[in-house]
Amino acid sequence: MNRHLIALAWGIAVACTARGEVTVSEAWVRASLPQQAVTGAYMKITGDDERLRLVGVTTPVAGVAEIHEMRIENDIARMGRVDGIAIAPGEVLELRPGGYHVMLMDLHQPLPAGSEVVLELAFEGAGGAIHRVPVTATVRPLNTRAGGHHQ
Ligand SMILES: [Cu+2]
Repeated sequence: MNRHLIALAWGIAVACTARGEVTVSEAWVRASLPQQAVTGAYMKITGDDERLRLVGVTTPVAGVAEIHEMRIENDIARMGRVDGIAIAPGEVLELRPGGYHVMLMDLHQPLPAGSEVVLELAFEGAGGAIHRVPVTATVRPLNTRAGGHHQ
């Protein structure tokens, strides 16, 4: 398997793909309350593989993790699942409240602020190879940055 994990600390993960490198930083998850089944995960991703795409996410804390986009239709913000997000070389893909995000559903437990969540990101690179990058996300308080959804 073509994966080399170089660093994993403070929410930063760097991994090599066949044609370059991918870096994930500032990974965080919005806290959830007891009985709450859904929350969001956010981060910044850069890479220099010209074919790089984020294609999947898994985590032990949720039964389902999906990549979602937000879009405006008839003045109403809607979100929906996407198969993947392309990341152009040198571009910063920011997953954020109100934009692309990772939806964590079927949470197995409440996620209190200050705790940590491990996410494993799947990237497709040149030649279609899949590279899995584990990243540790910090759980931030529920009211972090307005403008999101599921609050
Ligand atoms: Cu969503």
